[in-house]
Amino acid sequence: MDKLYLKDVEIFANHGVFQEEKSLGQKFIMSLELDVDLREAAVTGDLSKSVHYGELCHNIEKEFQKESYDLIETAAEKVAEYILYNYDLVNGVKVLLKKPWAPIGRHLDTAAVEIYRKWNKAYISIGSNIGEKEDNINMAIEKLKEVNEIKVTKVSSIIETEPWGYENQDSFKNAAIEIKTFLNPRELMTILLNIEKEMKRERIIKWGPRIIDLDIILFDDYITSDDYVTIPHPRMEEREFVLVPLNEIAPNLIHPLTKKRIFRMLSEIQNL
Ligand code: PH2
Ligand code: MG
Ligand code: MG
Repeated sequence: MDKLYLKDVEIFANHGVFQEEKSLGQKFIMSLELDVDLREAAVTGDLSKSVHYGELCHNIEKEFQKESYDLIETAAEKVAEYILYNYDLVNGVKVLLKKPWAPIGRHLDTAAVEIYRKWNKAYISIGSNIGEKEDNINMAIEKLKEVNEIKVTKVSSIIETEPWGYENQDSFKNAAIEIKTFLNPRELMTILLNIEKEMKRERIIKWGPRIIDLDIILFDDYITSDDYVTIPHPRMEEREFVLVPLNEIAPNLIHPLTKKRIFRMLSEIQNL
């Protein structure tokens, strides 16, 4: 991936734990490394296909001075978020933030943090088999759209499916969506569980009736064995109700463990 750099930009600001830092301010030195595909701008000479670094520098300075944070961690995080939100061409950003005059009672070259943040692409399976099933699915999608750190980028149609796993229950409606987020999988999971809670989801029978169920199916190429968020979803391959809507929005997506595409997984269970 191509990079666009801004190296050692000096900005005066008021971040710090101590009162003197907040009132007097001090010098910060920031370096940015943006993941941007520079090919089109290079070939056409069109600046709108890249990031205007002068303008970026100006905007970053304004953003960095807008509020005072205790921690350079927070100040760096806010800069990364600002860039990802406001510059569509930027896929990822590294922020190195130095505080050369950190008041620690001795000489030091610099105190610094470095973070890397990027947009992650994730796929979520949605199901409901209680009440107004379609309305429930649409409400969950609306709630996801309201989360700042999430952008909903594709929505499948809603299909009716027979209950799987525990058969003595009403039929389901299912859908799948694609999102962009710079949350990590655990943070995303917590947001999904909170939406389920807000919508009064109750957990009584495993695989039993539910107002709403939001499951992370895939998250970039992540592979986790974490019990809180297991990615890829361990049962996705067996479930037509997951694969049919997913196949509509991402047929060529590749499972990072089996290396199979969605359309192939689907045809394998449909031909059983
Ligand atoms: N969810 C389950 C169990 N069974 N069956 C269908 N058809 N659709 C679902 O969303 C579903 C299910 C557990 O999450
Ligand atoms: Mg589920
Ligand atoms: Mg679930």
